[in-house]
Amino acid sequence: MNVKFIITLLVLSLATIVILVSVLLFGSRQKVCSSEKTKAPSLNHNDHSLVFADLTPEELTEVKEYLKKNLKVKLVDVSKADPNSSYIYSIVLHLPKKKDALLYLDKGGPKPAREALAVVYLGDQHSLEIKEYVVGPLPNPLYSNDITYEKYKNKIPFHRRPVISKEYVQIYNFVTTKEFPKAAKFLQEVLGYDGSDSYFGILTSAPRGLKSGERTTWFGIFFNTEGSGFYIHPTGLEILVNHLPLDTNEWTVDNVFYNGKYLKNLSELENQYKSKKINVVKLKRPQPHEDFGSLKPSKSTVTDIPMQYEPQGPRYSVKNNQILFQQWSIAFGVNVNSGPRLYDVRFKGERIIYELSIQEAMSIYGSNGPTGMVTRYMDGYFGIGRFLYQLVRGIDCPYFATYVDTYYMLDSDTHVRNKNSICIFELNTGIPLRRHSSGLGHFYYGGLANTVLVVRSIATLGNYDYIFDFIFYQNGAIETKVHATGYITSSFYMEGGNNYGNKVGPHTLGTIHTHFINYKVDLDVVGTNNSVLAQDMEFEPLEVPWKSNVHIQRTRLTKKELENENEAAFELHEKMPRYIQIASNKKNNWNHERSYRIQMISFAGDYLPDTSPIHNAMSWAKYKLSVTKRKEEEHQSSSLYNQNDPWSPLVKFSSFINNETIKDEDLVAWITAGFLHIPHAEDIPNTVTAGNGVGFYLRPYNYFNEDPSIHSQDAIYFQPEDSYNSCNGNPLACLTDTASCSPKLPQFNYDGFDNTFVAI
Ligand SMILES: [Cu+2]
Repeated sequence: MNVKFIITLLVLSLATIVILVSVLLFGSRQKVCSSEKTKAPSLNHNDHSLVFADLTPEELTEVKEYLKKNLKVKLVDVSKADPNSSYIYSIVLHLPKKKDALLYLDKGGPKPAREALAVVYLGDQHSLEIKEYVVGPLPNPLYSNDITYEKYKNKIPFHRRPVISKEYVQIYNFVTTKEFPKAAKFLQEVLGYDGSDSYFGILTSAPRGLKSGERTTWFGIFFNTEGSGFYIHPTGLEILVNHLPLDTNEWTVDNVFYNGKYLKNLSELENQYKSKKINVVKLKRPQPHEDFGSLKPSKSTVTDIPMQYEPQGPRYSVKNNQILFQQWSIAFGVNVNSGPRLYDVRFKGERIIYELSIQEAMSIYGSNGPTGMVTRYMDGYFGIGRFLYQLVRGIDCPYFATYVDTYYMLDSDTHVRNKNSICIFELNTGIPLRRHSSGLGHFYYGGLANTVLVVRSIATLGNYDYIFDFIFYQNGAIETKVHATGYITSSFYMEGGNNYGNKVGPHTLGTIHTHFINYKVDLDVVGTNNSVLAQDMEFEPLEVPWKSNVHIQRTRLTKKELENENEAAFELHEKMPRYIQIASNKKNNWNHERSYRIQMISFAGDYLPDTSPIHNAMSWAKYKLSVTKRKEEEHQSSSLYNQNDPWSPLVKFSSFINNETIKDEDLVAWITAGFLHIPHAEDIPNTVTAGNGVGFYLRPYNYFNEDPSIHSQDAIYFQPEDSYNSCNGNPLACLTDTASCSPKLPQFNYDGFDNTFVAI
């Protein structure tokens, strides 16, 4: 080895060290993006939103304790309750009347008393019934007023009470310990039942029976696969349980279905099996390696998902239950039954919406098995807001979103915290909100990135998940959207099954069903007094003015005012004017009524025919849109008591539509969005959100004098003479500097498994 070679080697080594040190030094100088909010929103927070705030854990406890002390009924904890006990089912915020809230919000009137609404089951009283009490004022309650009769003009019969977790456990125990032994040989030899508690998963149907007063439920029996959804592993066995008697010892199995055959009870199933009178399909609970329902990927490498970051911190602000974003202010909350909701939504300080809330989600199934053929789920009954589980950072919402906890007390002894169950984030949708690049007349470019504010929560209702979004645009539009995902539910595949869905597994029929979601939209367009305008187009034949005997079809607009509720009720598949506006009689600069347009995106299936005996229980689903005069007593389109007695519903939405005038009145638009779901192979293991999103837009229509996004500070404009490639002439060219930072990611953590799963 000569000296020259050694020197060359040394020089090369030195150069390598210099390069490495430079990379380390300069690399570490990359500044870290701010995680603090640096830009003050153009609006200021206030305490007004608190009148719509959900009850705090302390308030929930106060109400519970007050009722226990003052109700003169022996209230037991719900976890220890039997059907013949008295106990508190739920406690929620009791909203102030709108006129009281507006007096406070707009006129400096007194702050409305803070009150709670408690649902109490009275199962050990002479008169079995459910009562609703208003408890207030919080934080130190002085009264508990029974409002049941005033609210419903009737008693609430006891059989309408929602089934609580304890009752499901009692049903499970009744079936497995008292009934299963009657078909022990069948269960062991045909379904491989080993007697363990977790062998089967049981899914409830609803409603429960065939006429008012019944509490008889078909339960589908599935293999409870480990670490995946059991809903797509039917065993072929379904059981009808009568759990109406308050004494659980009197419960009975009233019918049994197995692989296409109805049997009186499990003993008959056993006898027919032993005498080989039934066709059996011998199965065993699938093991994880053979489970086609598993969501576990073969390998997971989420190291390179494109992400959005906020170079100078969030541009929105959340305080208590109030969100400020650019010109928007929004109050938000969650009703444990009906789900997420917004109040007092304002743009530039002017209220556009008093209330925007989910009212009900409903699914009607079909199948050649009994559980599927009778299932008409009304999810508000099960509790949409209750099942807003923890959101996973980076998947359910963007990694950098703001996460908010919610609390409820329903079917629980204490308050339950749903940690990180609402997420709020600004999203660059990757499309311009508007843009124009001109090559005619003059050269110029003007554009605005479409960044929106999203308020999201996801309800997991047994097998499926609904993603609820409220989206706020810089042009004053609001989008309301719901996506469905999660597991489908299924029936055992039998002959004729293809009439009710598609075969999606060795023994699995993905059953046809509809999804319907109903929203309440209490728009206040420049005040509460509004009317409904309907616009559309038509062709008018016209002789060309400059040439006789030549005709053209001229496009013109049609405009009319809808005078009463019946005129403004549009059935699902009825022709509806394409432009429906909630309008003020105040005019914009161009002498047009200031209004907001309702634009719907929905692919709904059909609603039940009028001949159905349960037609009245969900009659909101008959209409894609109806506008009614706002009334406190018509505050909700559905009721948690409708599910267990749809034959005699406490709330019948169609009765809201009774020809009252909707001219210059406070109005509510009830909107139903939905889609028909015929499950197919690609719904396994989960339904995907792509293509399964429906909802509606509320869009300004002559509300402003121009598009308000023109004033957005995010807007860009340049001409040929501008130095658009330099930071002096165009802020976009500054991003290399202003947005050049490495995002500081919050630590990933998840503790959503801490809440115990509740049966539904
Ligand atoms: Cu579906």
